[in-house]
Amino acid sequence: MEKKIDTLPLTSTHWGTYRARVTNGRVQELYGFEYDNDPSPIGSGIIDVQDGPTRISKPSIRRSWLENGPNSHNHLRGVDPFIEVTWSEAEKLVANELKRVSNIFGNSAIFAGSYGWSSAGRFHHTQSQLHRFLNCIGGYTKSKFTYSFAAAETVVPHILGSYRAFLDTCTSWESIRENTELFVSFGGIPLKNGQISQGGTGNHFQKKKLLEAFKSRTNFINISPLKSDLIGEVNGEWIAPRPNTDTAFMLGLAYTLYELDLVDYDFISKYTVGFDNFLSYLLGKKDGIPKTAQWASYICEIETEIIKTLAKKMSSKRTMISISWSLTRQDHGEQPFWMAIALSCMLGQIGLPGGGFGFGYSATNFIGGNFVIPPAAAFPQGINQVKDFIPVARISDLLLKPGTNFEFDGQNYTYPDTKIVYWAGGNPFHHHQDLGLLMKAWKKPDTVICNEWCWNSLAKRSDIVLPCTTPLEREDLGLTPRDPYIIKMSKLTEPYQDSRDDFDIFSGIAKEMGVLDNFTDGKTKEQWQKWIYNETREKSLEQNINMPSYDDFIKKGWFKFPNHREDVVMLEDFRADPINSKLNTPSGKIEIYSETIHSFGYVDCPGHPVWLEPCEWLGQKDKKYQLHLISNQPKDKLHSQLDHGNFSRSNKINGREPVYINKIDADKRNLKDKDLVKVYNDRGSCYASIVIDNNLRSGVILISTGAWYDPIDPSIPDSPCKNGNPNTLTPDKGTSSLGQGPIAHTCMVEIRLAEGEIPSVTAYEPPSFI
Ligand SMILES: Nc1nc2c(c(=O)[nH]1)N[C@H]1C(S)=C(S)[C@@H](COP(=O)(O)OP(=O)(O)OC[C@H]3O[C@@H](n4cnc5c(=O)[nH]c(N)nc54)[C@H](O)[C@@H]3O)O[C@H]1N2
Ligand SMILES: Nc1nc2c(c(=O)[nH]1)N[C@H]1C(S)=C(S)[C@@H](COP(=O)(O)OP(=O)(O)OC[C@H]3O[C@@H](n4cnc5c(=O)[nH]c(N)nc54)[C@H](O)[C@@H]3O)O[C@H]1N2
Ligand SMILES: [Mo]
Repeated sequence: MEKKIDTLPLTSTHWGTYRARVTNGRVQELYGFEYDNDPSPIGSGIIDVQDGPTRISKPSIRRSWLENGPNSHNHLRGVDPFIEVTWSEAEKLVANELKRVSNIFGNSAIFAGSYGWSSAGRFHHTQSQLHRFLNCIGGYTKSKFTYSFAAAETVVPHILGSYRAFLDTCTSWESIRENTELFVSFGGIPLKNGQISQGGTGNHFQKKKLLEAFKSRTNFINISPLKSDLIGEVNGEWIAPRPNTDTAFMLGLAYTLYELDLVDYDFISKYTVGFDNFLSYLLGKKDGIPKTAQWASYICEIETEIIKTLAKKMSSKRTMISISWSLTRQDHGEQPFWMAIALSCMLGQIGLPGGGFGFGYSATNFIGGNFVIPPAAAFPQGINQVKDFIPVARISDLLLKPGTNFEFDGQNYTYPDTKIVYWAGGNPFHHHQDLGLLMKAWKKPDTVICNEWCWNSLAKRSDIVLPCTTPLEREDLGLTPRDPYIIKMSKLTEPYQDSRDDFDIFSGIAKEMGVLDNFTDGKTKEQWQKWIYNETREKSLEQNINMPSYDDFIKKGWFKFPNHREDVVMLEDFRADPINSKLNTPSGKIEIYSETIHSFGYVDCPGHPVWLEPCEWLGQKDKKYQLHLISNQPKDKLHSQLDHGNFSRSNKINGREPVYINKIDADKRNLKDKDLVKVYNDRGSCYASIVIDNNLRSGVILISTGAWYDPIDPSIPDSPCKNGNPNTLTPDKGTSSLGQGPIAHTCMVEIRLAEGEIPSVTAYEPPSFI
């Protein structure tokens, strides 16, 4: 008899918790966890690719590298065939190369920022594994902050004293439901994103919470180029300014509040510093340009009356301003966050139930949760002796410009000279902007090593490819501070062919290098998992939370942290007592003007929020390309993960990535549904299939990220991508000297019918072998 679903073994992913039916050594089906309100269909994407030709079966070495040694024919990365070797040969090759580079050039020549999401599972967290291993041999050059919101991670601590602390304590949906009358969301609340929670989630609550708020009292406003960034069921108003003009829009709102005497000066004087300095900019005393609603209207292409009406509404109602993370991933991405906080200060509702601002409701599931944050222990990474780093998105600059200087958050640093790139658990050929430039940069290092489970665009462009397991093939703990559920992840199937857990891969290399005991600390994988659990359990006791013993937890398979008894209200304590609960800023208050940032002297990020023209946008004079490309997060996968699976591929059109376009823009170019088109600009191009969709602002097109990079000629850096990867088009530039964040959402392109025969997609085929 078939087992009941709720007795099947559990697994956890960034897109949710599932129970798995396993027969004949394969996972046949994944069922949403019985406590999940809204399980994600993304999970099914792994079923058909858990084994088979896209899996990496053995350690594989690029031919020229193996035959001629490091730094040989680097331009053939992605072209050369691979040669399979045994694990002991691979371990020796990696160990010798690490020793060579460390001895001659020092460990700063090993770049292992290795940004990326890898898989859920606290112990097998790939970056922790890689970093701990490299710290055992003297360290590595790291990367700082995330692609998600690097600009906010840099600027918000200057304004509020921390970013992460407030990200994790956004006002809970319960407080919104009971109090918020107007929910103004810049970048919307696209539920496609709420499928994801970093480290996993037991229950997708976003949709339910959104509907509850709507039914209770909340009016939603979606300020975004895409109508679909808010679900139709909540009947929201759609305002679609030109992309990247949100700061101007908010300045127009701020000016209106001032003009109509709707500013809460009590709040301003009690809780903030520097308003007067900002006000003189707002009123045009600094640059002769008052930032009126009409001024904003001209920049945003939104009627003045809409801006003025919204400002009045915001001040007369309990208002929550939600600011999407996407607003940081654009040129001058520091500004919209700073300006949203300044605008909230003017409204004076920060710290009140359902009022103030929040950082991206539904960028992921966890924002707006009201659970006690689990004090989740982690696999210790050790101490990195190397001080060099890059701001996360400066990878091409690092490789292309060793020895040159860069600015970051008020200081000047130097890029080290990189000889080895070691990537595990991320994919720069997915996440980085201007892939043509990255292709050029990729020729520079002597050696590229990666741990991967599938032959994706990174594995194909590496010299040494070490095959790792997927979470289906190993035991782990689903544990994260961003979700109340702790999940016992079961080993469901045996590792595919010769693949190994990252821990075992690094143990093998560590042994070869004489640091095995340092790396493992004498513990097995099971012992480490138990250690992480018990550390977390001990810390939980301090909060009077009784987690079950490890053995009881393993028996039951999961544990849930309780909810807070009261709703979470961001900055409530600060509002109640700004002296004893002062912020960690120089003034202890919210810094609408920051003397610190001003003192850096950055023209691209002065001492208070300002409107700065992006490097490319619809309002640019004499612009060469007419369409603004939005490359948002994909609805059917996480980044590039499982793009090769059935679920993602079922959403392709004629086998290519869809590009969404408004009918007006399509008609102008004579384009019809399903046409194969070339999307292009000076940086590169890709092919995609047309979907006509009037839920896009005209002048804007959309290609979601995630399609595996697949250039027609992999030996040419700007060869068109057959598979529709938008990062062939996006610019590689920092948000500003302050944050140096990525700016994927700032990108102008043109589009036309594809000419001639376009070669078919080969992204999902393994490379050739000798
Ligand atoms: N144009 C554009 N580009 C963007 C964005 C955008 O909005 N627009 N968004 C950016 C953002 S916010 C982000 S976070 C990044 C995401 O970029 P990444 O996090 O780099 O993207 P992923 O596809 O999640 O890469 C994770 C990789 O880890 C591998 N992996 C999974 N499990 C394991 C494991 O157990 N061991 C090992 N060794 N590997 C494993 C997967 O196969 C996959 O290749 O992309 C950024 N890029
Ligand atoms: N399904 C799925 N969910 C995900 C991910 C995934 O890969 N797949 N990735 C996760 C990760 S790593 C992250 S960081 C978060 C990111 O969360 P977000 O940053 O919120 O994600 P995006 O989808 O890039 O952007 C949300 C919306 O912002 C709008 N937008 C873009 N530019 C502008 C602008 O200039 N102004 C305004 N007002 N709106 C704009 C776009 O229409 C877009 O749909 O998503 C997470 N959730
Ligand atoms: Mo992200």
